[in-house]
Amino acid sequence: MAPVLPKRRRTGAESPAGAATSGAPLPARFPGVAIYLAEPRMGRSRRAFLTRLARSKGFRVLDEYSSEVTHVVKEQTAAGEAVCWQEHMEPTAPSGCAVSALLNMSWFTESMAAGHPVPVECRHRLEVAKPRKETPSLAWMPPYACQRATLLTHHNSMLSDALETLAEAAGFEGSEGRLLSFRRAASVLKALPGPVIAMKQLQGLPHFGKHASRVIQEMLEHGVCEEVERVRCSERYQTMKLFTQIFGVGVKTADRWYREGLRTLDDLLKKNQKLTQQQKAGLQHHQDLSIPVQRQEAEALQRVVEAIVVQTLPGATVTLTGGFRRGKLQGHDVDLLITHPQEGQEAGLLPRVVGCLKNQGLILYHLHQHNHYGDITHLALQNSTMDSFERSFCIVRLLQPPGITRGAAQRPWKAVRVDLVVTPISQFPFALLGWTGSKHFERDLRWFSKKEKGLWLNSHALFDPKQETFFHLTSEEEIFRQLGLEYIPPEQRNA
Ligand code: DCP
Ligand code: MG
Repeated sequence: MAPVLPKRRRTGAESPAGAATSGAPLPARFPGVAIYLAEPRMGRSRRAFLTRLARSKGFRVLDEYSSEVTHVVKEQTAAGEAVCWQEHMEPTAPSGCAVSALLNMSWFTESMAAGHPVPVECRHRLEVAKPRKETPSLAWMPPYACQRATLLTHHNSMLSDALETLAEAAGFEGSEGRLLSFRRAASVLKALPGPVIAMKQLQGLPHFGKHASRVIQEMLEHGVCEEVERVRCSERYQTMKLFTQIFGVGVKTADRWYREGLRTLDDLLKKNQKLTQQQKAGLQHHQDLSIPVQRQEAEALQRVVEAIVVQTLPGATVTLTGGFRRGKLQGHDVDLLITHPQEGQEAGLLPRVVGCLKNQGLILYHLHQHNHYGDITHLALQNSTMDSFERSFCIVRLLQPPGITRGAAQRPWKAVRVDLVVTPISQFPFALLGWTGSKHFERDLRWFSKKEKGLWLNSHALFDPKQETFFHLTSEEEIFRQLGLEYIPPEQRNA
């Protein structure tokens, strides 16, 4: 969208250092400086406020843009608008004089704080060039998580944890919109190249609405946010968290139990709550399952499953996906993706593998889900985000050598949640991409495909709904390339 540029005006002696916007201005203390605050992004009331503030400190602020203007101050926005401004300004520079500066809000706020115009530095300048390839500054960030690198460790955990608590709490109330907006803001914080220590660093960043900004402001000023603390201590949040962490329990069930007055795991057992087989297993092994799975345990489990898979079907492979593929050292479960280089060979493999695990006494619980991607076109046309692979949701007995962290009851084994997922090789890159996560990265990747490229992505395929065709792609790299995205390796997908 082209910016609405102000009409140029004849400049004259009566030129409005203090026109209608405020009351009688103080005489300008800095004659070499004339500021123009550019709308429309700034908004009229904010502009009026900033104008009054600057004038009260003796700055000259012009209501209209003219050749007298030395400093154009603008909210950091789309590069295109800034380019238009720059083109508009350049011809106005008197010969031999410097072109008036196109600045972001940081120059203005620093000058106000200093009580005089601070020298213009690089960081004050509005970004004009498309900064895609540049080192990200705190002031610029692409809007989709799949367009940026997010490492496991970052500089803003306190702040992102606070926003994620609010996201989680919104999810417990079924407020999908609020959940998403807090998650998006948290995810931006995780991708920043440095810690946020002042509110002005959030200027120009995507997904910081009023609420998220208020939380950050409170955290920066007081070290804690009252709303977040209140949520964390609340009976509702704690109970919903406890219940939804049980294997087989989602938000709806947890909410129903809460409304029925249940608060503890004991309540669930004592009140003879109707439970599914899965929930019973989840409760029975709850203590073990709430201890995080360590990376070495996940790798040990992968080896156990791999040995059985290869013995059952030579050439088949087992890939550790989920958080561990993103470099996490701990996780709540182990996600294993099984395939075979020859399409169709994988059929019938999973029940045999689970059978072997059972014979070895390693299965504590399992639920088999048949694949229902028989008609993949139908699946793509539904634009489904749920995947339909043949899958086994298991609780497995992980044998532990003496000396290693024991299960909750000091037994030589520990119950661990394992998902075994089988994919035909033609869908493997999509399954791998879909199962590596993080959940927010996946969500943004699908959203980006749809909104920006008009393509539907899920864990089975990439589909062009206009042409009604599938893309034949054989690696994650090819999927990113097809979507016009730079490749983001798994360890940078911790959005
Ligand atoms: N996933 C999916 N469909 C499902 C379940 C999961 O596409 N029915 C995806 C979402 C996640 C990834 O698989 O990105 C792994 O799911 P997890 O819930 O195991 O998430 P993580 O492995 O990232 O977290 P954790 O370390 O807690 O296990
Ligand atoms: Mg996982």
